[in-house]
Amino acid sequence: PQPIFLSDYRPPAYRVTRTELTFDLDPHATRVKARLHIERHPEHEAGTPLELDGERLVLKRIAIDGQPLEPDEYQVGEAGLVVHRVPKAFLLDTEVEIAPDGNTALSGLYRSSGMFCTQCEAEGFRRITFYPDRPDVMASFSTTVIGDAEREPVLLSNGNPVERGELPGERHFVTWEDPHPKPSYLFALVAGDLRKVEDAFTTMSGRDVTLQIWVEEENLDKTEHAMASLKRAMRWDEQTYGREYDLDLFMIVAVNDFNMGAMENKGLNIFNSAAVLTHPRTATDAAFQRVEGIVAHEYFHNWSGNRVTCRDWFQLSLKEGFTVFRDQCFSADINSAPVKRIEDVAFFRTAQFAEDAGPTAHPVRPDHYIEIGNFYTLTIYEKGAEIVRMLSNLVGKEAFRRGSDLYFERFDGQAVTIEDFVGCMAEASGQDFEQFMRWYSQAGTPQIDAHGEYDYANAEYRLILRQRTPATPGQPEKQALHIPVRLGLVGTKSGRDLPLTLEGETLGTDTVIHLREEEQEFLFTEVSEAPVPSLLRGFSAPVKLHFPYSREDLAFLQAHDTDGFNRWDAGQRLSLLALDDLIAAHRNGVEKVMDPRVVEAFRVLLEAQPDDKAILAQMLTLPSEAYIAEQQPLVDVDAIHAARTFVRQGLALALRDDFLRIYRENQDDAPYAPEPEQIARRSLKNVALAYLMAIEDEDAVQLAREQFEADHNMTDVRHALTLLVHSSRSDIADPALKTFGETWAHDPLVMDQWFAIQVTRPQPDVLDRVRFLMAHPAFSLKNPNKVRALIGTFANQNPVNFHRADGAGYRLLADTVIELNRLNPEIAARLVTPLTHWARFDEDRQALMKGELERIRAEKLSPNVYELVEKALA
Ligand code: DPP
Ligand code: ZN
Repeated sequence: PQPIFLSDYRPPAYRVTRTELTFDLDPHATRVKARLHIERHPEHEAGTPLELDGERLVLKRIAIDGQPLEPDEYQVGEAGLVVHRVPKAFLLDTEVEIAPDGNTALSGLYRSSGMFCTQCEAEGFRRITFYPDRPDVMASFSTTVIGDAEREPVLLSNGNPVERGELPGERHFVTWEDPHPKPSYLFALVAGDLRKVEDAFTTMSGRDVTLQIWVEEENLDKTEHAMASLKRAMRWDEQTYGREYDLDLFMIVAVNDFNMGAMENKGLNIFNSAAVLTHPRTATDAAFQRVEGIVAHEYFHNWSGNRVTCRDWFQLSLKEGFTVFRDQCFSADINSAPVKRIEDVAFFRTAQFAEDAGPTAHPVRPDHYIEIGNFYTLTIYEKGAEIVRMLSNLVGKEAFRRGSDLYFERFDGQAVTIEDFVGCMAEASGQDFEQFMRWYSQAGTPQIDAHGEYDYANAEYRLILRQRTPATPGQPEKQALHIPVRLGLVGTKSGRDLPLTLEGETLGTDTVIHLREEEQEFLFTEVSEAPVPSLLRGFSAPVKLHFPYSREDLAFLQAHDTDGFNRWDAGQRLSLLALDDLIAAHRNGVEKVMDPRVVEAFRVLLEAQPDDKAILAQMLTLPSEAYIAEQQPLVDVDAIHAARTFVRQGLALALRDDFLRIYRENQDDAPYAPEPEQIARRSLKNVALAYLMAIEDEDAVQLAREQFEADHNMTDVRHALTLLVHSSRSDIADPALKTFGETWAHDPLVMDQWFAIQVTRPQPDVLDRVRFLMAHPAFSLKNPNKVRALIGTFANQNPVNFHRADGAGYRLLADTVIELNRLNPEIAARLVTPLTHWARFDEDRQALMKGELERIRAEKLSPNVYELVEKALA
């Protein structure tokens, strides 16, 4: 497979202005008729051949302006169709046959639990019909779906239904008309035996919109939260961005087999059932919040993605980074803003930093790819969102709104670039983003090394910042970025933020300084007492910041910083320093000793009256094993696990009574609601229970057991079951697991959790369990959720067992990747990721991991897996 380059972009030679489709559905042989209204772009000369994308299509008929083509007038290849000579403007009619049932890649038209559905982003439409399958070709669509009246009573597509009727042979049809021109990746079709829940929304200009969520009958009681989230998102986008919905109907469909979380098809969002269905008994608080975020995300795409879309797939972050930023702000507004930020950053610094440091590191706007399906990454999404957040902070709220208004107005109905977006922000604010644009073209995580000195005699604080971005594949040299650093100086005597004066300018107590050079000095004057700097408040830029904080400094910031995010981060840094010592002790075979300063910091937290329980729960949570690993030059999974376990046990022993008190104080019998106040109590209570279970005393085991048996809501049940299963008390865990598995055997989303709980067990027998579960009737390699729950969770969330010294964990993953490569390349490529990080481990493990990658490479690979494996072994 050959890479595609951004620099090779050319506008399309032919545009399609209107697309008329007719689907005659059949599981094995669906017929798709397409009538395309095509025009040559005036800049292209007559005689330019017409090239259409198409894969796995059997062409049955082709005609131009009603005239069937002779065989020598066109050519069909593996990747598409070429018609040698076409008029300036014409109608192209084609008819193809496709086989939805055999489509295990879940791209194009396929069947899931007996229903037909589509996934076209990024390049799935070419598996449906011959088409210029690129986002800069936008057409209005009319779609007629013909199905079996009994098997497919419901026939859906984009837009509004305009006609329906009966046909001979117990068939029926519905015609849909979508007036908004759209690229093919936003096309959708769903047909099956579905039920709907309906609601209504009145837009800000007073138009009535019908809202529908379509599900299988047994899931009708799991849609309430998604519907409420949708309405909140619609209102929020009106209030925050002035964006109104533009059709009379908005539909969401839940599908069991789905590669992504969800898809923003115009008027017909298709969701992985895991991203839409919730019920207090089957979904955790985290799942409720995830659903809220994803429903909002897909809805927000209606403007940031659909009305204004991407010129080409290199611009993917134009819609994804912006839309993630939008959904993050939405969730922050309706829940706890600081907690949302902490959760997002904790995830980002673990997973995106790892991506940026590995062989697949790429810029937020890549300049080449082999398979675009591999670029739906944390870098494009999450780092892209961080860049938009920086922009928003740089220009300020009002100018950002003016900039987004300008962007949506100017480019409505067009396919545009990242420059167009940033250009609107520059125009609205009068700022210059030339240097800032490097954030889009340069891969890797910038590091800032900072130090500071306080000069008592002159009451000055000198802060020196130095930035450096490490080399990444294909980018050995990096240029200095424009990095906004939000900061305060916290007085060590007063415990307060000190007024800031920089170069004679008074700046309040919290300000943003701009690091643009490789090294820059900032001299703060009139600093009346010695400060501890609080740097990168709110994680104001996606960088790694090093400052030689002492443990006393960190304990001080944890107690006094006015920035909630940095208060949390100070605690994380303090724990990391203690964990470092313990990791070293473990490796050197020295006795481990608990740092009393960590215990003290936790005691202070536990004894204060918390003003925000959700933040307290976050502050009581140690950095994850993955984040600790991210900090280590060479990852020693066993030492990390041992050190973290040691700290958890040390804290539990020293503070047992406090944890017990917190647990009891936050128990709650009120009926479940996914509301911030309740979620906060549950998370605090469950953090306390986890510490108590770290030492497995009888009281703790009893509490976990009671919490499981009380069966009050899935958050509590799953947490208690996890703690039991991960403990040494198999006498209690095994029966509980069995009960749980039997109770929920009928519910695939709960069974996913049942798998995940078992394969994260730290005990060394877990690999056998993984193999055993792969043969369980509820497991299927063809279902991406199952693969993620069982294999993905094992490989990504059970480091000690995945990285077993004998390589058995690696082998299991490679075996699965090889099998999935044939079934579903997109999922196979995602699954291979943990092996690509081989360089982070010791030599023996490196050899084993590379050996597995080579074994994969020896197979006949899909472009998806090929691209990743080649990069990993380069
Ligand atoms: N459905 C995916 C998302 O919304 C891809 N567009 O991010
Ligand atoms: Zn998206």
